[in-house]
This record gives sequence, structure tokens and C-alpha cells, in this order.
Amino acid sequence: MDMDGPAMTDGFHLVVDALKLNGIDTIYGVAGIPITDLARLAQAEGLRYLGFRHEQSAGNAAAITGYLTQKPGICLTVSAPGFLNGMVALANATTNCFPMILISGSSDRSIVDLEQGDYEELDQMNAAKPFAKAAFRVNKPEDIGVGVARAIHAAVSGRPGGVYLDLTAVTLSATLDLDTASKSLVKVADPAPAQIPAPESIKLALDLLASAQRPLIILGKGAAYAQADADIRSFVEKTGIPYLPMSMAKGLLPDDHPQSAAAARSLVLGKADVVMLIGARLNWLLAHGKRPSWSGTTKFVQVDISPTEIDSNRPIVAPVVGDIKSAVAALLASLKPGLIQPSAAWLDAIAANKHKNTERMAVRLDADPNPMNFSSALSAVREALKDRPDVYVVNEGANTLDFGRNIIDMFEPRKRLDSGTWGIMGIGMGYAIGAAVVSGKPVIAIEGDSAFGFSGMEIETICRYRLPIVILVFNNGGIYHGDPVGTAPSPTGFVHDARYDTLIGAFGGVGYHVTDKSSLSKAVTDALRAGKPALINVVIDPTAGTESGHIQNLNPKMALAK
Ligand code: ADP
Ligand code: TPW
Ligand code: MG
Repeated sequence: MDMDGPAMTDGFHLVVDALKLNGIDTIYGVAGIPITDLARLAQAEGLRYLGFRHEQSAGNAAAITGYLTQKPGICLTVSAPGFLNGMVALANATTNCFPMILISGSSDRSIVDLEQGDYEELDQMNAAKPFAKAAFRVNKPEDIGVGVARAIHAAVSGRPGGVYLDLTAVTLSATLDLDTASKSLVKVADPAPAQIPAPESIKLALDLLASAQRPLIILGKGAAYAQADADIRSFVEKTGIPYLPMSMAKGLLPDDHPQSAAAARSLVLGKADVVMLIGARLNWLLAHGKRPSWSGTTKFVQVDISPTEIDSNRPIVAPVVGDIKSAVAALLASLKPGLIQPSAAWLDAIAANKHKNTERMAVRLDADPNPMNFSSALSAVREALKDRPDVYVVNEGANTLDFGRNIIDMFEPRKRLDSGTWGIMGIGMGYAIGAAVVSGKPVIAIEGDSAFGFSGMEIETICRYRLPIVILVFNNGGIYHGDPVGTAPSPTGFVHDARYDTLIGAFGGVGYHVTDKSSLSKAVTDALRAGKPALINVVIDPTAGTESGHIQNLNPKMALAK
């Protein structure tokens, strides 16, 4: 370097500077050409860098970080295959409305664009576009500041989503004089501006709710994301309207809240006359709002930040388009005492139905079969978690997910993290790591044995960073259930009597093998108390699960006999 010339910086430093300037403190990734030095520099400059074993898990950790913090989670990948491994996580984040940025290094564009066969050649930006909320490529170091700023805006403003940011290898190593460089950085002023709903929409919504005999509020993960917990609770309580939490909105109000209609789900969906959706889409998880699950005459209020979500499945009589924090504050401000009055008959019918269903469930929870089934094992977990509302619960699988959602009560907002809108397998370890890293709190991951396998190697990551994560593998020997002993492996079966608990010892974690309820409760309690990585092999009856859990009806029927 010319000693008399201006002081210089380079693309690597500018990326780290741009992230730091915007308050980003954590990166999840997998190292390699051309981003190894970027990861090293980030760590040296005080960012928290977590190295994973697979980019999909790093991306899932970034996505859940975005969901929990309202700041984009960052995943860093190498070119082509690393990038593509991260893409499932990016697409999943977009589908679930979680803000994240997948930053990937990329190979020499002049070679890539002529398909001349570069190392890890792929036109990554165009590959990312259909799966991302937005995609940007930076080709010059002086554009890094703008690239990072645009990515942050795109990830967190409006409906949050996954954003792709492509950094070419040339840009990373290019130099720039310090003066130009510092002027090129952008500190984003208001990444997720409030979107205040129109006052008329608030009035229309309240009028419609006031006209209802059998109103219902459905809280979705958008409501949990918005961090308007106190106002949402106040609106629910002041109106007296029964509410149904979608799975990741469990705990937004405590699951034992008297107005929860979760235990009367079929009744309230089928009979409500006015339904207010707050941060929940009328997608497959709500049977598209259609019959036979729903009444054909239900009228809808929908509070959502995305104007194009409105009318997507059922006509929405009262759309309230805005961010949930602003919208619920406006609803509360205009709410007159006594304006909204669910009928006594409605509340009585729900209470009776809840009582009946809760008693039925209690019988299943109290049972003590040997081997354990899903209900009995989850009742033991529920017992151990009763006094631990601080614990994050990650949950995936088919039966393990469906039973887990119903049996494990949540008492604090944003503590339940699960397969979400896609019903995706493989989020388990990434979500668990992301939650543990951003919160410093303990995490329990309740995993089907199949579900666990998709991200299982990250137990090394968990042990390396000594995270307080307790993994429960609900081991029924396969996808949905196990194979009969003595038969050749079926498409859904795994090794019989597998000992998942022995895996974690390889990395210094603690393994438990449990076959009954009281040992399971004790193992969960002990492992959480120890605050160290642990894996509990939970032996479940291989015949206990049903095909596809609770969504068997979504399997296409074979027209001809097998
Ligand atoms: P669930 O699966 O829990 O039913 P969905 O993911 O289907 O929830 O719906 C979440 C909805 O919340 C999306 O339509 C999204 O646009 C909306 N949303 C996300 N964040 C906000 C926010 N801050 N304000 C308003 N709506 C939001
Ligand atoms: C990325 C399809 C849905 S549920 C499931 C699979 C493979 C596993 C169910 O078995 P598990 O649970 O986890 O052992 P249990 O308790 O019923 O035995 N690939 C992806 N996502 C999905 N959803 C699938 C495949 C699937
Ligand atoms: Mg299984």
C-alpha cells in the first residue's frame, strides 16, 4: 500500500461495520470460501458468531431470532450449495412472516453469467427471488451500506419476511478509502414504521363486534410477533370475547385464562357469528375459513399489516389494515364499556364444551400405559413444565406436534416455537439454538424421532456453545409410527429401539433413556435444572401414532387398490 495515500478499508470490514451500525449483534452461519474471513472478522469485532453444521439450521436460528426480537436474524452462507442449504430456512421464514437476512458470498459473476464453470457457480440472486420477500446483490464496496440498509427495511417493514443479500467475493475483497467508506454506511432510522389503521376501519370493526351474539377472537403468531401483549390482553378482557390462540400465539394470554376457548375449538369455529382475526391468516390451519369447519354465514374482522391478505379466503367485512400494536391501541381507545357483549348463552355453551373436553383429556393424561403413548408422555412433560413458564418450547413432528400443541400449556408470550405455516420438519435444533442464544433462557425441544433427524447433528453445536437446551426425542421408531418387528423397513419405519440418548455423549452432553412417566418428569426437571445440553430418549409405543397425526385428511386418496 502507498504509505502516503488515503487510509483504506475493504468490503469485509464494511459489512461488519454496516451490521454493527444497525444494532445487529449475532450471526449464525457455516464458514467456507468466500466468507470465512467475514465470520472471523465479525467475531473479532465483537459480534456473536455461531457456527453450525448445516446452513438450514443456521437459517432457522436466524429466522426465530427475527421472530423473537423484531430485528432481522442473520444467516451467513458460502456460495451455491451452502446458499441453497440456507434457502429452505429463508423460504420458511418468508412463509411464516419472520424477518431474517440470508447473506451469502457468491462466485465471480463474469464467470457465473457465462456459465464457464466457476467453483460453486450459481446465479444465486435469481435463485433466491421466488422464495424471498426481496433479494439484493452488492457489486461494489461503496454499495454495502445501502445493500444492508435495504435488506433490513425489506425484512422488518410491513409483513416481515426473509431477504436475500448477495455479496460477491470481489466486493468483499475490494478496497475503498476510509472517508468514502464511512460516508457510504447507512443507519436505518425507522426500519419498521408504525402503520396506523384508518379510524373508519376501527369503527367498522367495533360496530361489527357489537352486533355479534357469538363473537370470537383468533390470535395468530402475527399478534405474538407484534409485542403488544398488554394491550391485546386488555382488549380481550374488556370485551369479554372468547379467544382461540393459534399454536405460536399460545401463551400470549396464559393458556389457563378463563376466556380461552382452545378446549372448545370445534364448537367456536363452527358456531361463531363474528370472528376477529388478529395476526392470523385464514389458511389451511384454519380450514380456509370454510365449511364444514366453519359456518357459511360467519362475518370477519381481520387485523393485519398486509392489505393483500384481506379477502384471500373469505370476504372480510371489516378489514383493519395496520400494524397490530397501533391497531389494538386504536381499538382500545374507541372501545366504550358495554359496547361489546357476547351473549350469556354463547359463553355458557363454550364453558360446558370446555368442561366436557377437558375431562376427556384428563382421562388420557392420567392413564399410565406401558410403553408410554403420546398423551401419557406429554402429561409427564407438562407436569415438569408446570412451574417453568420461563422455558421455551420448540415442537415438531406429526403426532408429537399435534399432541404437544394440545397438551403443553404456555403461560408467557412467544415461548412456543413450532413447525408453523408449512408444517415443516427440521426447524427443531435451529429454533432451539436461536431461542437460547437471544434469550439466555432454557429451551426444551419436543421432537418426533423423524423430526429430530432433520437437524440432529446440531447437538454438537448445542454442546459446543454449552446452551441450556434439553431435547426430547419421542421415539416411536418412525415417521408417524414404527414398523412391526421382523419386517423389512417400510417407507416410514426406522431402526427399532434406537438409543438417541447415546449420541449426545459424543460431544459432552448428558443422555437419558426413559420408559415411564415418572422417570420422564424427573429427567426433564433435572436436565432443565442442570442448564446443560441434554437429550432424553423417550420410548413411545411404536403403534401409538396415527398416519400424519391430526391431518390425515390431507393425504390424497388412492383411486385404485394398492
Ligand atoms: P398463524 O399461523 O398463527 O395463524 P399466520 O402466520 O397465518 O399466523 O398469520 C400471521 C399474520 O400476521 C400475517 O398475515 C402477517 O401479515 C401478520 N402480521 C405479522 N406481523 C404483523 C404486525 N406487526 N402487525 C399486523 N400484522 C402482522
Ligand atoms: C421438510 C413430511 C411430516 S411429519 C413428518 C414428516 C417426515 C415426521 C413425522 O414423524 P415424527 O413424529 O417426527 O417421528 P411422530 O410423532 O408422528 O412419529 N420433510 C419436510 N417437512 C415435512 N413436513 C415432511 C418431510 C413429514
Ligand atoms: Mg416418530
